[in-house]
Amino acid sequence: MPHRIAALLLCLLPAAVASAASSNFRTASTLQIAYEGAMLSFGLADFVGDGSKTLLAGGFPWPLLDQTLPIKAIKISRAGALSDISATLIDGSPGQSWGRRGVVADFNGDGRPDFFSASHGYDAAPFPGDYQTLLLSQANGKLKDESASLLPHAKQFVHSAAAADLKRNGRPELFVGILNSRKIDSLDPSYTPPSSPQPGWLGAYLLRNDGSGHFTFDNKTLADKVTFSYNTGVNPWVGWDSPGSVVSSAFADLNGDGYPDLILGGDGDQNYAGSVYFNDGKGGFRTTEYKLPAGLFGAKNTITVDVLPFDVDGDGKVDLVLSQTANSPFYAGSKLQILINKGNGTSAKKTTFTVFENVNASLPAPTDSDRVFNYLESLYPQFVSPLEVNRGTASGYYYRHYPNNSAYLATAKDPGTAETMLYYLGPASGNATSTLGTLASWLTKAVGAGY
Ligand SMILES: [Ca+2]
Ligand SMILES: [Ca+2]
Ligand SMILES: [Ca+2]
Repeated sequence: MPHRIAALLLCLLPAAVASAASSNFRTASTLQIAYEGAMLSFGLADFVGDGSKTLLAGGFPWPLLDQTLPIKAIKISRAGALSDISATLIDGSPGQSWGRRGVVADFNGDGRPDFFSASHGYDAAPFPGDYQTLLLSQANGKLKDESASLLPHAKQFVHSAAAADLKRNGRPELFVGILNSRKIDSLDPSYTPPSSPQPGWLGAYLLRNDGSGHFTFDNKTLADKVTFSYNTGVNPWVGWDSPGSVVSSAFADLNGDGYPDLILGGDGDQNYAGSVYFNDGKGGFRTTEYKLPAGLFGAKNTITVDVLPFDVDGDGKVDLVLSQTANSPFYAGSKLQILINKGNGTSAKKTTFTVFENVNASLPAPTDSDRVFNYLESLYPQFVSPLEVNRGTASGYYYRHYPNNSAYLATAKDPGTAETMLYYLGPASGNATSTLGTLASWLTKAVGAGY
């Protein structure tokens, strides 16, 4: 009986493979445009206003050159057709030499999306910096290049940006993250961070929005170390052990008070993966720094290149996914650090006590059985859907139970041959235990597929 059921299951599986390969994705259209570089600074929204999506993108030239590339606008119709609408959508000819982070929000309050692109400029000596780009929607349906109105209008080494409605007044505002404060020639001294003794130096700042897309420079409502990346209290200056130098940034409400909080990803000379500054309820961030755990490449060796706030475990509290690489060897390797938010908001004294638990460190290495289970889940989600899983060990079986499919995968030693075998139990085997083969043979396939 088990042999017959196994044969049935194996007949079903190739059909499933064929189905997955042929019907899940198709190429809808292709578009070739002239662009000698890499696109990095993305913004996806209905910029045209017809229900389609348009991808705005900045980028950088490759091979590396100190020259600008235009912001491109690629429309993706509902049918999947692609078209380059840069010339008709964008009023002006904005370009950047290293567009790195795109941000979409309705900055001018007309109900249509606008676009901000952060750029740090040519990434080699003398690191000249770059202007930031702002495209605002107009009554004529175009996006107008309003970059010259951004304050300060100076070339800056900006690695990240984030936007959110910080005061909950319907006016999205911007955080502009600068990696390594630096002196900018002829910068108006009014932009000097409060903590810096050196006029002309500039660190991260906020751009406050009057509701019409006109921004006011503000570095007074950020913590001093965020507005200036060096501790000038010692000679020579030293970088802070947490941002400080800001490589990545994001806004999300981490403590559930409704106000977006500021999340900063740190640089490779810092002891922590980054920091959180909780919104003071007025859109300001001169609040107590909450340091995240050390990054996965270790203290003083982790660069957190991107931050994705996301409720990983579905408990309603926003968690953090941090994309990281090494400082030494420089940019070698990549890891995702998942930080689960264990907080429960604010105490009666309004003291934030959100705590992030590093789940990467607590995850055991996958067993051979886990690797095979993961592989089968990816191949046959219709039989073993990974969305809802219980796992454990019982009666010598190491198993996963899939309630959505009323099915089990399990491994156990065959007492006759002492070989570890892979078993399935569920509707596809008539709800009888079915032997799928040896774990070793499946492990070869799983490893070959990257599991
Ligand atoms: Ca707008
Ligand atoms: Ca908050
Ligand atoms: Ca969560």
